[in-house]
Amino acid sequence: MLVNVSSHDLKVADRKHHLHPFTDHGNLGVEDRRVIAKADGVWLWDTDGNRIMDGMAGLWCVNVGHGRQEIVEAVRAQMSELSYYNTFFKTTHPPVIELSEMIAGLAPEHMNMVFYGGSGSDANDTVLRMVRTYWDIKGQPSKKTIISRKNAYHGSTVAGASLSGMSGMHKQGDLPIPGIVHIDQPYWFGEGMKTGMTEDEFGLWAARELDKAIEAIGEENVAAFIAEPIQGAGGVIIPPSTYWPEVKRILESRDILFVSDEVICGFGRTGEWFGADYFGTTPDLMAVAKGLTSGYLPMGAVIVSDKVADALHEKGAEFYHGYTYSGHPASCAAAIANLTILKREGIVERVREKTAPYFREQWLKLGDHPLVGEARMTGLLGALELVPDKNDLSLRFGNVGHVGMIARDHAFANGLVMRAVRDSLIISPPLVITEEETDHLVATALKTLDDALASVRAADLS
Ligand code: PXG
Repeated sequence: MLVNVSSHDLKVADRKHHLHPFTDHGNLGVEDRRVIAKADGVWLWDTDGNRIMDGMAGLWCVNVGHGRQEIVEAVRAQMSELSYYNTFFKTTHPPVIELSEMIAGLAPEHMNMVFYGGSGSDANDTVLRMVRTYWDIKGQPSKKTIISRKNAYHGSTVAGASLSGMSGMHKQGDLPIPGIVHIDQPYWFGEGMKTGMTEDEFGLWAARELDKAIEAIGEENVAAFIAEPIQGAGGVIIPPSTYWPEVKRILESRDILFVSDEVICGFGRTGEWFGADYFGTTPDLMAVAKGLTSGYLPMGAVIVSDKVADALHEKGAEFYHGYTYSGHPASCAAAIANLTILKREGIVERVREKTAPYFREQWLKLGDHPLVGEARMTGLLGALELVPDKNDLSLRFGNVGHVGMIARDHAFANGLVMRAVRDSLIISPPLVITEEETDHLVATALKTLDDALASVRAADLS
């Protein structure tokens, strides 16, 4: 263990030996990095002695907050009993059985089986293979195409990045792989406003893009539609209220599977257990990760409906798929302890009834700031769209992402982690955030906006 090493020396060693995800290393100077050494509740501490509020719950995942010794203890006890065994070859173990039963109890009525992996990305690799296998078993092997959405995020593996609708990612590694089609997203502030439609009309239009794509590809060739209930990494895109009911109507009229990617929305983020519960959709599969263990250990899973599970249960229909760490006992123990906390403390209900409404009320007030074109929030997922001219919301900053990054750096300097997506600031705090901590977060966000506005004016960026 690195002890008594100065903060600077840690950063130098990091620079020498550590390749970070999604990072332009040429632009990451030694002192640009922060070494996060400790966390508790909604707070982080770095090796330079700063206390920082974790407005992103780690990376949209630490739902029960940092430092829960109950989870640590559960993992320790599990690891001394059975630290590893696989779930291949007709074997299983107590924690994976207990967790599966627990998840089936929380998931919608018609979803009762769970397939495990180590992350949200590999959950979506499982999804891709499972939906195609489902249609093979059903004797409809032409149903292969998966419809996704532009600016979706479904992970970073080959399947995950292909399902994602991010052009920057597709440019690297010749993606997407064949058989994936991306339709427009229901992004009102970014794309809808300029069409001349009302928000409701735009929601219907974006939903009907799904129907148009199914027509164009041929229903006999479409395996599934995959979507996040609220796009997270794409910028907390909360669809117009007309969107999901219309998508639901279209899905009910078509014989294709629906995959709800619940990696961010799952386990309480919206104030319901799943985003599908919040929007009233009926998924055939749900990809989950993050909040499943609150990030205490890596784990992802696909929650499978009875309809798909019944097909997979057919004799001779072996699904040639799985990971060494599918259902890892230690991750199962972390997940069980995490879900136990979420249930026992009534955290999901508290988000729905208290935390989210209070947070939203404070957050939306930031919409009055001269730099903010729109403030939005559902559950504990929020965004602030930064604009050059509040009186003309059709205008955007020239160098997309630059002002967002300036604002994010100010937030960090002010002791608050927020994510910048293009020129918006994103928030996704631990679900256990208190009213007092919410007040502190919003006050710090306000100061950050003031600082960012001063920087924008000083550099004449508008
Ligand atoms: N689906 C969704 C909806 C996600 O948000 C994944 C799948 C992939 O999960 P894994 O566990 O493989 O990372 C995600 C992950 C960001 C950011 O910067 C977002 C994610 C991951 C990393 C960074 O917003 N989401």
